[in-house]
Amino acid sequence: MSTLVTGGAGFIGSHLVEELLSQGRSVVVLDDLSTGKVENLPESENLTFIKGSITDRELLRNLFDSYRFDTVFHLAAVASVFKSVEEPVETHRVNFDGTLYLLEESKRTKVGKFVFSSSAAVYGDLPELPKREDMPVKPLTPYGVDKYASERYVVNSFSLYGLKATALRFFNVYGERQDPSSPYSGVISIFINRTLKHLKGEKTTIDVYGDGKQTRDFVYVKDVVKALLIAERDERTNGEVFNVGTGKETSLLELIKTLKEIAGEVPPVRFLPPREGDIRRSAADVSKLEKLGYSPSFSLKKGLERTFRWFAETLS
Ligand code: NAD
Ligand code: UD2
Repeated sequence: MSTLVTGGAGFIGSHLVEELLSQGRSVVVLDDLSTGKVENLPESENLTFIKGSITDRELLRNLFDSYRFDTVFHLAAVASVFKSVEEPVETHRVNFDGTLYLLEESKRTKVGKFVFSSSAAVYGDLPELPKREDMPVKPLTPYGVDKYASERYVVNSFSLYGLKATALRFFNVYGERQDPSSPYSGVISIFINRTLKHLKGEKTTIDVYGDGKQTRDFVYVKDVVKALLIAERDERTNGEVFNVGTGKETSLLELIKTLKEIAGEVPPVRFLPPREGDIRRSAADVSKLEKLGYSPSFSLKKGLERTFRWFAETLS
């Protein structure tokens, strides 16, 4: 039996692969390397890497015929909201059609469990906080709409076809290997990157869009991996959607303060006009997943320390 991780060469996927391998499991990664990197993956004889797209139906058919997958963790996506706005057709092919193709193959070959990575983006800018899974949704971008539609197909696969399937709505994930190179990269990776440049003597700034009082629920990637494994194992997750965050709301100003405590100093902070469409506050209610044993282990300080250390070692 093998486990399939789509998008396994990406940021979150590579942490999941690392954990699965450490448990002695056989892992197949399917990734087209559009944003992922082979270097993100550990060397292991239990790991098979296949370069290809989840939109290639023939490849999927052969793959699912060649292996018997106990679980499919589906993380492959065009993860950039910005790109989804610029290129909605191509994004939809990957983020929606690709999910449906994987569901079809999982159903056909009787995969034991299907775990899908959805996003807090499904909630949009509705004001009520913290977000509970049964609250209304209002996805505002092609990315959010495709995540929501995929999510419904995933959970309905359980009631319609008996495919054990779960969707997880990740909030703002951060950690080692997150790519800081685009202006739309996760804010933590950008701020750490700028801080390290500053410490090396480069002239740079931390750019805050708006007043810095906007909040996010920042969740460390290893806690996300824990949630993925609970979703895989616990039968009570079948046909259900779960938030994955910490339940804590942190403003950007608090984030910068914590980063300063860790790094010693940060570059000068420059306040720029708010980003169009930026959500003011975000926080997850994680009690539904907590009832199944999930408990985030990493405070922002602890997760940030580890992330900072990794970036410092890698970028030096
Ligand atoms: P990432 O870009 O690092 O990972 C996505 C991976 O999918 C990459 O390795 C990429 O090469 C691969 N991929 C893209 N298109 C593909 C295709 N057509 N076929 C095969 N592989 C393809 O992003 P990430 O942050 O690790 O995101 C992983 C998942 O989590 C995504 O589904 C994303 O939407 C979701 N998510 C992430 C966050 C976050 O905060 N990072 C928040 C909510 C949801
Ligand atoms: C997150 C997701 C996005 C989508 C969205 C849904 C990431 C990286 N992005 O966007 O994919 O799911 O949620 O709501 O997880 N900021 C700065 N300076 C910077 C960069 C960012 O001030 O250099 C601000 C930004 O304007 C925002 C906050 O930091 O207010 C967080 O930005 P982000 O891009 O990390 O994440 P978010 O929540 O906008």
